[in-house]
Amino acid sequence: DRLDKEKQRAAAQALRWVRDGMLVGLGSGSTAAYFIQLLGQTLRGGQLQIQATATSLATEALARRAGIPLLEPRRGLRFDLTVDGADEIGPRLTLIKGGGGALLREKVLATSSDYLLIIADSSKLVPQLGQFPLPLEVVPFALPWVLDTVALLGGNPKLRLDKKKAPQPAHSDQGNILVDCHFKSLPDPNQLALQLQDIPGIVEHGLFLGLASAAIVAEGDQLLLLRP
Ligand code: DER
Repeated sequence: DRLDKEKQRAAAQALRWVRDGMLVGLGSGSTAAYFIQLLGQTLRGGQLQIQATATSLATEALARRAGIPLLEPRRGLRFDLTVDGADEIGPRLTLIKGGGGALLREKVLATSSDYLLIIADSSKLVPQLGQFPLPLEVVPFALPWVLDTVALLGGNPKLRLDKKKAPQPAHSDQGNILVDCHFKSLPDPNQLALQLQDIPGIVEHGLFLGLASAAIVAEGDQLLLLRP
């Protein structure tokens, strides 16, 4: 459909940022999946050599099938480029991510990359963050208190259910619980991020602020290149 074509076009454009010899962070989600497929084809064509690390077990499996050489996490490992999707792209390339549950490893790689390139279809561009429920990764023990505290901050937190084993809660690759927080509006993402970071038991939140270097957004047959 239209959005799928946009995802594919944004993913194809992102290939132009990949240079021979790069260390590349591989994002998670359906748009990143298109990028990984295309990157694998490019490598098989012999045009360039890169090494990569994945932001989720699902992405790792895709990358292996695509024949992309993978690097295990190690001290001093920095990525020249990470390519990843987003659930919302707001002002100054502030992002909400985590719709796919990979927010922790995504943020680890995003902060260990010299360049974070976001690829997205046009539905992700928003005038203000917060229509998409904000994902949190929470340590199971802390869950009740985290839910209470997030509610006090004005959020309406809901446990994410496992797609296959509902009504069991969904778990991240780390085995933590995923919570989606609906806020009426998010006028001050920076303040909310600081408040969330102070709540013990929240391992990661889906506000990616000041991390994206650029975003390629496909809109119909247009490609927008956005910078912060
Ligand atoms: O979970 C994530 O952060 C993914 O990148 C997600 O936000 C993008 O998913 P999509 O590319 O399937 O829309």
